[in-house]
Amino acid sequence: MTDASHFPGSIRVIDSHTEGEPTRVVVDGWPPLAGATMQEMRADFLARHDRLRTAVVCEPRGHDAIVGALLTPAVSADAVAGVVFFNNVGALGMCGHGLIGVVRTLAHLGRIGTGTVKIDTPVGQVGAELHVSGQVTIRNVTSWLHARDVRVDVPGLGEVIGDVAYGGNWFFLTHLDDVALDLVNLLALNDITLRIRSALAAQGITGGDGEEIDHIELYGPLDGTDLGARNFVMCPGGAYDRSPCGTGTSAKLAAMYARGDLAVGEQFVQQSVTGGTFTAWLSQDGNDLIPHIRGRAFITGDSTLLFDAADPFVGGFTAAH
Ligand code: PYC
Repeated sequence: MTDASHFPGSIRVIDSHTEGEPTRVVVDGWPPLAGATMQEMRADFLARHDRLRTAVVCEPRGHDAIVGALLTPAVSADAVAGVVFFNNVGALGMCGHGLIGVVRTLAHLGRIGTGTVKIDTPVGQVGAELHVSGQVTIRNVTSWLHARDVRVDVPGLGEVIGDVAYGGNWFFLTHLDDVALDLVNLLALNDITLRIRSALAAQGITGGDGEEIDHIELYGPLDGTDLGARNFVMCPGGAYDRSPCGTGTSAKLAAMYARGDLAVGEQFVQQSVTGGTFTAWLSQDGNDLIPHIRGRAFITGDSTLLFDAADPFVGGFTAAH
């Protein structure tokens, strides 16, 4: 049982960043999750391990931009591991930059070498290839455009038109003239994307099965390429993605394909507001579109987190909700 008064003695984490966005992989010390499927394990994670979630990724041990990745036993025979991704406000379905960090972490631990692996997630099995160069290419879950040219009335902004698409998480993808996708504009970008997200929720605009659209992606042109874009992605906990966002890039590819702007196999360059870059393309499996994302991750730490029961902040804290 994990609650405010029952923390493990210690937890070992490996920190990395993928094109600037941090991932903290929990490799040891977390109590086993109950469940026979990844969805059941994710549900158990949310039901019983919330204080440990905030203790591991939020301040004072972490910060709002960190995505956690809890390694679990694989649920399918051909996978090397399972993973539940989490952040400052809950759990994610998939996480593209996080998966690249997980693969580099498994290699750092000597658990995998170069070549391909399969990994189970709550939204399905994904694949990854660790290249000799150290780059990682992930094979994401099936992605699709759910609704095109959706209109939302955003207080302070007026009508905003965008696409709702799925890439392992739900995204609203939009381009706004006159909004520079540049870090000097960070406060405005945060404000605009948070307003859009609130307006979508207030106006009942959702993903499939009424699922919340919890990621907002602004995109604009990328200098020097026609098949590329620069983006700013607001994540569910109010932190922006420092990387180009793997699931967001997947959603964008699916939306472009549906619009006839990208063919299967064509390479697309996605650059984040920090300058980090993914190269991405689609393959097809029957009628399903499968995004592939290539990027780099670097190990930044191998640490033991400690939990002192006398510490009033032992469970971590965040202003996000
Ligand atoms: O890379 O998919 C991603 C991601 C989601 C949230 C943060 N990064």
